[in-house]
Order: sequence, then structure tokens, then C-alpha cells
Amino acid sequence: MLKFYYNPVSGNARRVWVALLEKRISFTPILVNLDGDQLGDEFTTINPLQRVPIIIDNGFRVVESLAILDYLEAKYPTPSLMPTQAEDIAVVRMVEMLAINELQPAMLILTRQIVGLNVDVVSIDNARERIMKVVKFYEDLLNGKTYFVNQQITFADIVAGTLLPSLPHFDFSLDAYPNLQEWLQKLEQRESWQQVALKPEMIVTSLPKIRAILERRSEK
Ligand SMILES: N[C@@H](CCC(=O)N[C@@H](CS)C(=O)NCC(=O)O)C(=O)O
Repeated sequence: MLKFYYNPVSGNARRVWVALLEKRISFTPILVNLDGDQLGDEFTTINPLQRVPIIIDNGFRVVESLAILDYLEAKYPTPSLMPTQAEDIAVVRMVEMLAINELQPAMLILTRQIVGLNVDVVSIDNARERIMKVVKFYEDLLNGKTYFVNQQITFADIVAGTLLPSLPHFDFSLDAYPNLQEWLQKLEQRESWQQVALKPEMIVTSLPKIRAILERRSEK
């Protein structure tokens, strides 16, 4: 059976988790406590990059969340989470790449502030501005649609829809974005989202671990 190494607080892992559930793939979840376990010999043998998520499917290892999503779609095509029309593929990839290249790095800067690490005011302002630009872009893309690609749930919804619920923790309100609010409400009614939803107490207990990871990264 497919093995899924994850941590519930990891946004990178949550998108893979939702995809596994939406595709109804049987898998064994393996929790990796990101309090140093990821650096130990046992996990390093499994993933030399020392990160989650990672899947091992019939002995085949895939790291990097987007690569995992592509693999799952090719290997388990039904139900499909990736459209086939050129325009729709472009929408999915735009939403995914904006989430990973813009939203996540900006959220990481704000996370540094939340866990008490030193961040200068300019970086914080820039991060907030980058987030607002992406949020506005998503709002416009969703105009009149149930999901980013009309009626079909895709990786676009999974990637953005597992990150955006964290925005209130960074003091962002989605009040001015009715399309995004409606879309998120619809996603959060799905069983997959309910299973992976981050509980506030999980975030609180994870803050010291997140701080340790970010501190270690900035020392490198
Ligand atoms: N680009 C990778 C990022 C993976 C990643 O950074 N995972 C974090 C959790 S969100 C991690 O395992 N961090 C552990 C560490 O840095 O020690 C992906 O998309 O899978």
C-alpha cells in the first residue's frame, strides 16, 4: 500500500493528503514529528532531503508535493484532478505556482514574526503586499465559477484551498473577497478538507517546532 509521510501542520503535506482522499486512494499515513525526527538516520534513509511530504508507492519514492500530485494524477487518473484543455491547465498551473512561489514564501516571513524571530518591517510589508496581490488575483479568477476550473475540483483548488484558510492567523481578512469566501466555504464542506483541517490547538503546540525549523534554516 502507498505510504504517505506527513505532518498535519505542513501545508505542503496537506495538499497531498487532500489529493489522496479526493482520489480515494488507499494509503498508510506515517506521521513525522518535525521536532528533529526528520533529521534522524531512519527518516533520512527514507528521504535524504529530510522533508515532508514524501510518498512511497510500491517501492517508488516521490518527493516534492507538486511532483507527488502529478504522479498521483498519472497513476490514479480517476477521479481526475487535472483538466485537459489548454486554458484550464494554464489556470491550474498559475494558481499552483502563485501559491508556492508567492503565497508560501510570504507566509513564511510572517510566520517568522509570529514565532518571535527577527524580521524587518520592510520585509513584513512586502510579504503582506505579495499576499494581497495573489488573493486579489484568485478572487478575479474565481468570478462566476464554483471552482477555479468551472464545476470541476482540481489541483488548483487543493493547493490554494489548503493554504488560504491559514490567512486569518496572519491577520488577513477575506471579508472583501466574496468569491474566495464562497469557494472556501464550499471546499470546507468536503469530507477531505474536514479530515485535514488544522485545529487551532495543533498550531499552538507546533509553534516551537516551527521556530526551531526556521531558525535552523536561517543559520544555513
Ligand atoms: N518544496 C517542498 C517543501 C517541503 C517542505 O519544506 N516541508 C517542510 C514542512 S512544510 C519540512 O518538512 N520541513 C522540515 C525541515 O525543514 O526540517 C514540497 O513542496 O514538498
